[in-house]
Amino acid sequence: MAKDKKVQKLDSIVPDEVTTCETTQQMLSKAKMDGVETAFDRAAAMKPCPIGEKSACCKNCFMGPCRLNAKDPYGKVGVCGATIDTIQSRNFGRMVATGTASHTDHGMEMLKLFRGVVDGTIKDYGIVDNEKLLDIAQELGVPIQERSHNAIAVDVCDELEKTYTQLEGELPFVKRAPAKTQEMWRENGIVPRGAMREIMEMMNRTHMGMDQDYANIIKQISRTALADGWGGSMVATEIGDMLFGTPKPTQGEVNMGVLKEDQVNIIIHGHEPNLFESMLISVSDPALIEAAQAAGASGINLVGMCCSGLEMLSRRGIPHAGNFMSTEAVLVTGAVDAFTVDVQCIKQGLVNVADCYNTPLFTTNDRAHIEGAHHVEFHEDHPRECTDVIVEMAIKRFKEREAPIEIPARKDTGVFGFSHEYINYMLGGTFRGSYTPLNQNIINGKIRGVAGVVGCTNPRVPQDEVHIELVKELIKNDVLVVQTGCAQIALAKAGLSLPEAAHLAGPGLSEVCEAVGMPPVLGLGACVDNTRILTAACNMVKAGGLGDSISDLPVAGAAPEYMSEKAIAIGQYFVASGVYTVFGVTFPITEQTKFHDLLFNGLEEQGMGKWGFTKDPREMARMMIAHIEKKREQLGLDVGKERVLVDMADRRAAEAH
Ligand code: NFS
Repeated sequence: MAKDKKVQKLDSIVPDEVTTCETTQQMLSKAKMDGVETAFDRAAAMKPCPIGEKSACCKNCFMGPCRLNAKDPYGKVGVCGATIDTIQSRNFGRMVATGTASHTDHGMEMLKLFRGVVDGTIKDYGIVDNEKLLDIAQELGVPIQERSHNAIAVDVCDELEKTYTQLEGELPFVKRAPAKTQEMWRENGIVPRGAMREIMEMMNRTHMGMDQDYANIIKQISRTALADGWGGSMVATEIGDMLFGTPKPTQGEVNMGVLKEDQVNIIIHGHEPNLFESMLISVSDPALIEAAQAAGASGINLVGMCCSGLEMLSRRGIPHAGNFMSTEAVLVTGAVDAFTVDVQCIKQGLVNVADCYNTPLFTTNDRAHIEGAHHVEFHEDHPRECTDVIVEMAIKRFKEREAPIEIPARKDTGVFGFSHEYINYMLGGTFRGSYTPLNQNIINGKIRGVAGVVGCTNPRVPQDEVHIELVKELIKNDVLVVQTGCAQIALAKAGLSLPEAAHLAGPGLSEVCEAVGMPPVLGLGACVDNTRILTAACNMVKAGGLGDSISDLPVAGAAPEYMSEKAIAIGQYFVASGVYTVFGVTFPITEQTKFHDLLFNGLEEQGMGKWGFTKDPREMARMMIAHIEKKREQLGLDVGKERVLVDMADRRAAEAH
């Protein structure tokens, strides 16, 4: 029950209307009764600014802010004379720079950890996937013969550092892309240098009085985004695999029912796997387990949320309590004894909700303090000084639990952890690991193409609904779906991450899924693991028969419920890599402007992919399938079969199942 001082009258939202997640609905109803506010309430109360929403506002200097009218985009210009295309492209560039900075700074932390492991200053972590180390060394041109793993790792570390610091020349992983894609980037002048340089230049170019031609600004936007996708994010994924293991399919439980009333529940929410890995060791410590038992608990229950939760779900099958829009709701259970966060996607509103239920909220990273939270800083060279303290505080909170606890009963299972390496193995077999079987199934039309459905949840649309409807349409039309980020949890809760979900797929895809024993929806990990999708696309081009560049492939991407600038950066690096990418919710650029036309049409003419936008999941599926069929036609594959849309009867049958 909420503390009196926090109780307020909340009647603005109807839980069933703002989320399709049953457990979140249950907790929102409880929050209402307890007088506790969440982001769903705040979203209902906060009307988005229509000018800001469409990036028609410039506050890059102090002669303004200048507000242009999105309904009459060329009716006026800013005080300096900036047109709507300049203003929008600068704003878009800054979103991409911020999103890229988030991913690359995270990747840089992973590199720092890797460096410490290699030079021996960090002893609590080690390299666990030496095979991956050698593969990456080979790929980066690091000599291997008769050298120790450590000596190789030192050189790999130096090479990967260029991802951030290289002043001139191409990023190390640029060479992973198909030759024709690289050529297209060079022709357009968008091959990224070090991410720090690209982000810095993006910020400089968008200062007042700098780059004022949207057609030129877009080049730096693409180059910055590519420094994320083929740079910072890719490095984060590869180092994560070397240090913590390359994921293999693992069954895991999701949803709030993973909390246990008789145990000390500790949630980790954020993005950096090092904190979570250390917490895993702390909660396995016999002394701490004994302390939990002495406090009356039957054990310690470690649970993830959002992206760090997804990394642990993929690698270790650690239970996952929910995605971005469930992070406040889970606290309403009253069952969380410690809510621990590191970086990114942490709502400030968590402090108030945690306080209402006497749950200690711990921040652990110096980059991300929150006023009113307890800060216990995490250091990789002595990680347990942080995680042990948090476990002890969680045990104390368990002992002092007062308020009644309500844990929703529902939990779902799914299979996660489909790294691009495993897809290779799964489809090709142990001795002939290859993407050829996937390509063959695409060529023969059993699988029409591959769609990446990724990203967040957003209170501006009913939680999970757009993801689920979109994915059902795609698989029904024999499109294999790969997923990263919070999107995965939406589909897992709907039962689509299990091999048994093959019956919801069209005849071709379900035949392949049944033969291989895989779900029609493959979870690949956290948002930085979108780079696994890029690498899988490279492997598809390499395996042959589907063209010479990423833009030739019958693939499409979507972020139907996105909410962050990181998602915009991801969208732009997919587009610049050659992928048609459709966003939902809202698109932050005014229609009927030259910049909008460049994003939605012009980039494709330059050999890249293009942006698309719709809020409607069925329309989104239609757009993506039409693109996939267009690519099949250009490749000379069998010409379009009839598309089957999921109708009400199908939906009822699926729900009844
Ligand atoms: Ni991605 Fe991960 Fe989730 Fe969105 Fe946030 S947790 S990095 S940004 S909300 S998918």
